[in-house]
Amino acid sequence: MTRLTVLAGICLVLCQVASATQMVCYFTNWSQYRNGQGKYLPQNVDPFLCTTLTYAFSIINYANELVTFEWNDEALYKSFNALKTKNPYLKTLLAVGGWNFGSRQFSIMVSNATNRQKFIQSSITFLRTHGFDGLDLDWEYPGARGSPPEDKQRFTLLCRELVAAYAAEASATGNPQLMLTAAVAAGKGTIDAAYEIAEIAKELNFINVMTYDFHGTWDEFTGHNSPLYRGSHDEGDLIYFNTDYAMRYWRDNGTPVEKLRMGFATYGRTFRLTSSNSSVGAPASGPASAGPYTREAGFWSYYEICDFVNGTTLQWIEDQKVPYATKNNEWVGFDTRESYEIKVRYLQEQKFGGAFVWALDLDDFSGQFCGEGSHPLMAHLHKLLDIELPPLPPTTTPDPSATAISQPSATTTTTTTHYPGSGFCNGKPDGLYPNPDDKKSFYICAGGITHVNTCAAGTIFDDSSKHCVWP
Ligand SMILES: *[C@@H]1O[C@H](CO)[C@@H](O)[C@H](O)[C@H]1NC(C)=O
Ligand SMILES: *[C@@H]1O[C@H](CO)[C@@H](O)[C@H](O)[C@H]1NC(C)=O
Ligand SMILES: CC(=O)N[C@H]1CO[C@H](CO)[C@@H](O)[C@@H]1O
Repeated sequence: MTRLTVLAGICLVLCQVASATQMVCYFTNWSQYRNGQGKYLPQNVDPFLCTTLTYAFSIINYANELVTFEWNDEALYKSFNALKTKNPYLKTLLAVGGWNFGSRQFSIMVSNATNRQKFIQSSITFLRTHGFDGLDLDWEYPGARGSPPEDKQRFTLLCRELVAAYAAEASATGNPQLMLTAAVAAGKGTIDAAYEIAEIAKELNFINVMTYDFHGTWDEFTGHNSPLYRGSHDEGDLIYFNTDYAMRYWRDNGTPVEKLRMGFATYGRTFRLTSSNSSVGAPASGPASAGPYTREAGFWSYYEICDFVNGTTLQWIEDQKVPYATKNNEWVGFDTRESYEIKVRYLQEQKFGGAFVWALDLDDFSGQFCGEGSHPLMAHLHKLLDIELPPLPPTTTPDPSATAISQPSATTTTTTTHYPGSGFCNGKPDGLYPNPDDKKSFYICAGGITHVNTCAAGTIFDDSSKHCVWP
């Protein structure tokens, strides 16, 4: 308990600074069923890769309670949340819903105050029992896909009541308040049907805009999964189907930029060409063959794409700033470290609060497929996002009444330059330091007090990135 309090205190000092840019990463409960090299478990998660990890998905049962989905979710939650003992700055969220879960049970749950309270109270017990820091609402979508139009207002009500209940629980127990976040649509039509943007933006700690799945096998012509900009040939409603439009739409309709998280995909969407034309917008019919690991037609993980593109030339969509590749009538639009670089530059120019990634298990996490090291896309994203991080400044003693859910602020008070304490951290500014005697551990200095932390197995502390990395 004391240890946890100390770590929470350090987090108040450092996390606020370190989280000027956030990187939220989704873990999926079904990646455990993949074959061989594709199998992915919480043990595979590098606890230093992301600032927040979100477990997808839990569901809502017929009694309107938040519950597990997989037979072994509880065991997975345990190893997932145990990652926080390795990285004290890490936050974990539990996502509820998802595309396959759909709208029906959400609609029933929000339909009256009794059902909502049942859900809300069950979520508090459930999140606390399993050690999550908050809830991520992944309702796809309120007021759409069979959900009635009034669900748009009811979703706002749900957010409001959740935050009120989480605040009440926090003040009653003294625990840091549970966070509330959401993954939301990026297509203008769905956004208009589903959200009272400015209202929910007041309640949510941050909003993940799902800026991918803009084009896929459901279209009759090739198009990119996650273009940054509008294509020069886009007309009609297609002009809305890009990352730039979606992010600006969420901002311009009342979401503070620091609450916006831009979506980065570690997968691509595939097509089967019906002519010799293989450009963007070429006629297509159905998906390419399913990937040997992900086994879902129309969808390839980045590591499966690496195999496909070996021996082909990448094509660059100049107006949309993303690549595609084509071979034997198969076509895939995906992201690379190059497209991530351009997207991060955009994100930083727009001052959005961070990125989120769908998903951990779709990157070449083991590094065995692409020859680009482990987690090539996400490690690169991490590095790019850190570029703008200020050096850890000296800070005043944290205000114990401040809660861990307060949004990271870009400006940090740097009034005191007095570092008390003894041992390694005596006289040192707050921050992370390499241990000169052991590469596998590092020092955390907070208020002059020395804490030692050990890196995840196989990793060593890297002073320039202030993270444990693979050697
Ligand atoms: C291929 O399709 C695109 C999009 O419809 C079109 O602009 C282009 O002219 C076509 N190219 C050829 C060689 O037919
Ligand atoms: C590309 O293919 C060649 C020949 O099959 C193989 O030797 C090489 O290892 C592959 N490269 C990658 C990065 O997979
Ligand atoms: C194996 C599998 O697909 N697992 C499930 C993970 O959780 C979601 C809840 O949205 C289910 O729909 C998936 O089927």
